[in-house]
Amino acid sequence: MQGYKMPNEFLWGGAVAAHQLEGAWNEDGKGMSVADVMTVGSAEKPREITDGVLPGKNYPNHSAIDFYHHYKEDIKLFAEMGFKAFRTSIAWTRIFPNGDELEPNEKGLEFYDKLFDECHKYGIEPVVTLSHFEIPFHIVKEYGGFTNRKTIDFFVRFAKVCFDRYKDKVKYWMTFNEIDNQSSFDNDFLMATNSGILFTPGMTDREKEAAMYQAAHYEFVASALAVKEGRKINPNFQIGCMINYSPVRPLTPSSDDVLLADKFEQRRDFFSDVQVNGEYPKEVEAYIERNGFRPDITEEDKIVLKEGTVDYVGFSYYQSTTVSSEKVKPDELSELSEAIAKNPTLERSAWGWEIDPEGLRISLNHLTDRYHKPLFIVENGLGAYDKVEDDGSVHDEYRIDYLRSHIAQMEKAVALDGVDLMGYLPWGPIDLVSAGTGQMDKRYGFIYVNKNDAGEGDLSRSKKDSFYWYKKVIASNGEDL
Ligand code: BGP
Repeated sequence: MQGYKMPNEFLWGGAVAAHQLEGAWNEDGKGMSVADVMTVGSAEKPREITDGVLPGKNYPNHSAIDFYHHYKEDIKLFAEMGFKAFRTSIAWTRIFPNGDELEPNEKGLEFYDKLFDECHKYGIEPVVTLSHFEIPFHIVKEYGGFTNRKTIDFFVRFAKVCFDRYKDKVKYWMTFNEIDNQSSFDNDFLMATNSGILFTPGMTDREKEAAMYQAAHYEFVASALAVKEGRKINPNFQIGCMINYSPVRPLTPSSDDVLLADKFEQRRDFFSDVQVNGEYPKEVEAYIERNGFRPDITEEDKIVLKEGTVDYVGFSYYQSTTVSSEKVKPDELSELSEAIAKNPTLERSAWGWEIDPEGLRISLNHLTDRYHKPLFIVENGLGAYDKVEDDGSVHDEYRIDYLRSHIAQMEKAVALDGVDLMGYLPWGPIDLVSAGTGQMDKRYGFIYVNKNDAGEGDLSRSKKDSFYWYKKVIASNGEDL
């Protein structure tokens, strides 16, 4: 398929998160993160967050794909595909094992020195997320995660150490991965992984929502302070926010559905609104007030938010969202999940994720209009079961189809709609542990890793058909799809 050529400096590559591929969960002084107490789930059964590491449970992130010891081999394969950029996160617990120490763990810092050097050896630009679902478990247990103002200081200390150490090796940063996931405050798993909050049994949804607005506010302040510190350390840094963007469609043209879609979007866009504009949007401010949530927001915080706005908007795109006012009217919207309806026009992945390539073009246009900032697609992809043939090959046409159709829409947004896009980093260029289910067999990679849900396999890496396809896409700068 013929695509449009992207600008010369366009960053083609891939994206991962430390806890989903590194393994080595307790090596070289690393502490326990929230990801280390997440068990295996499936498409039907949610992952559990256990109280510490318990015997007899399967914790897939502990060994993952052992990238910690395979990174040289893996980066070499990324280089072979022609990657210009590689997004990963720094595991907070490698640097501050408990999160509240004053001095960092040198061994942890050394690992990322080696990793970033390896990237640069091949001309690959590292793109780094500071917090990607791996908050130290000690902070979760002892401080209540981001419901506690003290956690701001812990995060900022961690951010400063990373900025300082890697100031000449990393230019592109993001503070919190998918910070807007918290809008699903009724989802205990997402709240634990995103904000480090463990809800106590019996808490009402209202209490959960109040806790979410508090935690989100402290994360905004932590992010803004980090941005300010980063700029002092290296004025050339590009520091972005990162949201899980999903354009919202009304199920029908009724006014209720359309207004509900608007409200839904405002409640989610709130997170990037604050990080880009440095202030709370009117709708959410009114909503918080009307519900009497009263988060602790000081005058000083408001100044910090204004001073620490981001340089670009990073986002993941997997699917669009369709809403219906059948169960919930626009003015009653609080739990977002209540509004979600199935879109009858879209096909779904094996995990029920709706496939909507045009939604990506819509997202790029929407975010451009709303923020007037450069955008960066830092996740996109299809989780699928792969079949390995007798000769070791994997014919993943379905993955190629998904990516091709999404890239085609992305290219239209750049070439026809004037969107300023920094790059495209599809999720999981190498198979890794799924964040949502803990499965290995929910695969996104161009590179197959021989390990299954039961943890069996020799971890050998091999190229899928999509590997050769993506290599061609990058070599032609997007023209040959
Ligand atoms: C995003 C996360 C990633 C990643 C991806 C795919 O929400 O930022 O960490 O895992 O989704 O989700 P899953 O792994 O559940 O398929």
